[in-house]
Amino acid sequence: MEFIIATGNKGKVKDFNLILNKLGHSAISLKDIGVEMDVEETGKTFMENAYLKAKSIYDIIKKPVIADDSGLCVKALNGRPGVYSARYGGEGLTDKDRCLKLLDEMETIEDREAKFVCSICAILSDNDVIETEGEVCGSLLYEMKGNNGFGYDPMFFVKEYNKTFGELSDNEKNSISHRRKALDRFVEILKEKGV
Ligand code: ITT
Repeated sequence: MEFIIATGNKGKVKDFNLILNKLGHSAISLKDIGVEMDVEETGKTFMENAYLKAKSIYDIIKKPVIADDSGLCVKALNGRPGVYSARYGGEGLTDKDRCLKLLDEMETIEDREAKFVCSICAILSDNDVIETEGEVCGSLLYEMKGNNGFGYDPMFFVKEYNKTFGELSDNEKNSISHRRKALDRFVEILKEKGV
């Protein structure tokens, strides 16, 4: 099945493309169809925001849409930046600025446990909404390593590979990521529905 990916984040589009192709589906970006997303992320949870994004695009194009709301939850910071991951540190920052700011906030904190969370909302038709979630656990380094991926990838270390997400290839990241886990479950549900 072909899905429009309701996101303005190029890194997510790349991840979605790769994962959905692997799982036997295909992805088109908003850029491909010349639509821009303008949604206020007013939800308190990842899922509420994922729904708001998917609905805003579905209402315009009336074709199957997937949106994700995701972020980094740091245990010692009581789950912050969480749903505010894209806005952490305020407006106008780059991914690198945000990583540096978080490294600074974490400088003296020994508990480095963190997880990426991804909530996916897919709207297939007016009455068919699928919601799934995925998480991947890791820890925060004291510095950034690697130039791959996006967002907080260079500071997020995973034991499976003994590397940060920023040091992994796209295929490696997308075999264990929060987005992959949420999409695996999503595709399972599609299969149960016979899609
Ligand atoms: P859209 O709303 O247009 O999809 P966004 O970047 O604003 O794009 P979110 O509101 O879901 O998306 O914010 C998620 C942020 O969490 C994202 O900007 C990254 O900083 C971080 N993040 C999410 N998934 C990530 C991943 O796989 N690797 C690194 N950082 C990630």
